[in-house]
Amino acid sequence: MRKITGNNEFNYVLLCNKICGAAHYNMQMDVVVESQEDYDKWLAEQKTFGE
Ligand SMILES: [Cu+2]
Repeated sequence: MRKITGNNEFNYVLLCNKICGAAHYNMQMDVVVESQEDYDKWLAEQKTFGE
């Protein structure tokens, strides 16, 4: 989609589809499509919870 739009910043947005609570209005996140190689690199850099 970044190629189609010509926008290198383009991300899909994931929205909550249930009115689930007080923070529902703000329940969204970016969905980023990466190559397997880039994803594996990103994953290796993540810390586990409590680390
Ligand atoms: Cu919600």
